[in-house]
Amino acid sequence: MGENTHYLFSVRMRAATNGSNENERQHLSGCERLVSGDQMVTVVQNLLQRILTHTRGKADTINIQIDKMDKATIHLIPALKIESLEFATVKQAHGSAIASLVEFGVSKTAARKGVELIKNLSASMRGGMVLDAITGERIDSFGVRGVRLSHMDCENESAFLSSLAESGVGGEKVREAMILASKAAFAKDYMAELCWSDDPHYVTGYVASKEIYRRLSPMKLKEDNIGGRVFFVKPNADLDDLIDFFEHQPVLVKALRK
Ligand code: PML
Repeated sequence: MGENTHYLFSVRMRAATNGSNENERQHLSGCERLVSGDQMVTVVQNLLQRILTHTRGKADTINIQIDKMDKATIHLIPALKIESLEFATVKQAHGSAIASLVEFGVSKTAARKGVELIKNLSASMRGGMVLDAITGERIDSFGVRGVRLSHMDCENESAFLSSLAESGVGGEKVREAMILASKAAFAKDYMAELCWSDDPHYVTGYVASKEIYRRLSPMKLKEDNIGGRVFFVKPNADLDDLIDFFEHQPVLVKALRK
């Protein structure tokens, strides 16, 4: 590890409570960056500060993992285009989410199932559920863990944040969700995504397609601390390939084009 310009470093940090197995252990917070060697120490400090503030003493374990990535293996991908819609009620926002998912090629049955699956979660999932976009059947076998996305960041922090601001949005949640949704959308068999946050103070969620990141508010009531993600994939999707891309392929997301 060090200053070599041929490499970037994937810095990942996760906070959790203790437990004897993964189901008992509660995920509290996680964040990650892909940075150059000379940014590594500052980024670790910033992420640690953020996790400590976010978890306010609740974490029993904080894991920091740093992996060296050859720049030649990193995919540079476009950001999704941002749209924002406001509704009077959660029911209206969910209705609009279903209509958007249908617009993106998901069947009405699968779109409704996605909304119901997140609504009926008894605890938030760290990853997402993968659903067949036509039948609505859940096709991953990751249970409460879900399928995670990792090794991703924006290409240029200040250009990316400025482009978000030009679209009228800002903040860590949008930054991270946009990077995650843009990476997911680049997977071969991906069709769409549905998500809302587990943060009890954050009621905006989104639906995404291969081109659009459509923010919808409110997707849940304030004080509700359950959220989740559903990825809709083409029938007969290659799940192993999708999971390998989600978890392992390093990706940098370009700033939004004007
Ligand atoms: C999350 O907290 O993981 C989901 C964040 C959703 C962000 C929606 C937005 O404001 O664009």
